[in-house]
Amino acid sequence: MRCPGPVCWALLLALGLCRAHRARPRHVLLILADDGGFESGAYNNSAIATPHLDALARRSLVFRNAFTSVSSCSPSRASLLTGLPQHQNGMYGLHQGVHHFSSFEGVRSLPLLLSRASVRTGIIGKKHVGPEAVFPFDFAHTEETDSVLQVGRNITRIRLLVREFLRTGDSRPFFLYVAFHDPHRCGHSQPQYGAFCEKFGNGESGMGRIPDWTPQVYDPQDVQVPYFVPDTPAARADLAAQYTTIGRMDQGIGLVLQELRAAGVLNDTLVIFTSDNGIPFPSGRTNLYWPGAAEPLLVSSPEHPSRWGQVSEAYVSLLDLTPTVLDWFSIPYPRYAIFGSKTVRLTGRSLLPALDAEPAWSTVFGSQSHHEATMFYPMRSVQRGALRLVHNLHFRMPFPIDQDLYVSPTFQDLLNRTAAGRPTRWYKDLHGYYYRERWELYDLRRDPRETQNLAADPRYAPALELLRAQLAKWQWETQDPWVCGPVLAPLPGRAWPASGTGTASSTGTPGGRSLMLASFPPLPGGV
Ligand SMILES: *[C@@H]1O[C@H](CO)[C@@H](O)[C@H](O)[C@H]1NC(C)=O
Ligand SMILES: *[C@@H]1O[C@H](CO)[C@@H](O)[C@H](O)[C@H]1NC(C)=O
Ligand SMILES: *[C@@H]1O[C@H](CO)[C@@H](O)[C@H](O)[C@H]1NC(C)=O
Ligand SMILES: *[C@@H]1O[C@H](CO)[C@@H](O)[C@H](O)[C@H]1NC(C)=O
Ligand SMILES: [Ca+2]
Repeated sequence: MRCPGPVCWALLLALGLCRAHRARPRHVLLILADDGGFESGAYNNSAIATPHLDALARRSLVFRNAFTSVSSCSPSRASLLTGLPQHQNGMYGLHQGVHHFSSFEGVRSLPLLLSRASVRTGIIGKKHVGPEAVFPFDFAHTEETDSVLQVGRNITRIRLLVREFLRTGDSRPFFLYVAFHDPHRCGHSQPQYGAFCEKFGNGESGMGRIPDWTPQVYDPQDVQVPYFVPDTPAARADLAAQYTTIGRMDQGIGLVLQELRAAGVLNDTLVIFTSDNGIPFPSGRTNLYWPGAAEPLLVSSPEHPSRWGQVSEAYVSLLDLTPTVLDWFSIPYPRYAIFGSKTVRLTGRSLLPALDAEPAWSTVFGSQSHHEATMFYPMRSVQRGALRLVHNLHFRMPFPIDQDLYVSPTFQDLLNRTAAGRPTRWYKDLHGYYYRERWELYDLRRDPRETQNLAADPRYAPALELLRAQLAKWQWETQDPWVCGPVLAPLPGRAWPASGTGTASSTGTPGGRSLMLASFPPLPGGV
């Protein structure tokens, strides 16, 4: 290369100095909880012991206002790993079995971009996205190759796999994605291990043993019941079981970090911890209310210690993680189109600047279409500061209940209590939960539980218009097909279905919903 003039030489010298300053490669460790929430010391829950997450938080910026764009496993993982919302990357619902929900072939995902830029990629745990060509990993131990219990909940096995990944002697930078299956529910798939698989590997007869795990057992009386969970013995027992599996994940996180430390790479590694969707309780997972969409998010950079242990109020999205990791590796996002000629642009941003100074970020978006293949219930949302707007596009349908929640003790108890007319000890009722208004606007400063819909309140009309416009703009930018979805013109009276019983008998989950609807009087409205 020829270099004319002193300016050029000075630039080259500066470049050389920068290189010398960072002779070792930078790495990324992304740790994901499955249906994890704020049950940790790092988020001020004092009823649970999570020493490893708490230690990580002391070396992290802790985000208080982080949100997933979609409250469902595969769509959330696909969004996180592409930086594109579900309606743009194509993973509309759970990727499994015969459902054929996959991202579009043309999507350039984070692992794809990283491997093209010579970053070694690894995944250990729950993958739950496809197709393989869009989400390739150089090193992969997932439910596609192993039992998900082993790679997602057996922390000894996870530790050994991390060691294997680090032992290759490969000098390239790496991106390692450790996707725990804890603390997901288990009653629907492996009930023999308990409601949350809290008994799996605990050493009791028939449960097997996870040598590195010291089970932490909680008394249901001692758990902190979040405001959106009924305070009942059934729900408390569920939460106690959930805490035990969070403890297993927490100990697993300690082991994973210890493997990186022992390999001498932890201090070159950006560590991110978050969860794919809200906890599996009513108003949580599958909802775009705060409990379904808000996520824990710890970002720990050895190069940015100035804000370690601080809490950020900035509004951030899991759609920001792809830009953050690309920024860390200085990899530009390519120019390309998925369909037609419209260039795909990331609407998220790198979080790295927040590690130096508190940013004024205020807005995050949400987009959900399905959870299970049968659970079509499209919603779009925008949160701007304390205001959250949810657009329920198919508000005339009952909100669908996923199988895993449906069979859970918490929900069965809620159904039983409602049917028997006993106090539910819940902050909502099932009728309101199933039948939602088209637009829901909440002001979380005054109403942190999102119980008063302000969409029809004239004092909030300007805010509603602004948020609707922002949401529509984002939908256009992200090529959302639903932006043109016809919604029935409003009819006089309340926007309820004509008859609850008739609507419910033809849909989804057996038993409970039609039982519930039958027990309510016919609805007004005359639609
Ligand atoms: C935990 O509580 C402390 C003291 O009230 C507060 O300063 C901190 O921001 C809280 N942390 C989170 C993550 O909310
Ligand atoms: C967990 O993994 C370790 C190492 O592979 C194995 O020895 C142990 O039996 C596993 N535990 C269970 C409960 O499967
Ligand atoms: C860790 O990395 C940072 C920034 O790269 C550096 O300042 C610090 O000295 C390193 N610490 C250790 C223990 O190597
Ligand atoms: C709900 O009621 C059914 C039928 O009476 C009963 O079998 C079941 O155990 C109850 N479930 C809970 C969680 O209370
Ligand atoms: Ca999940």
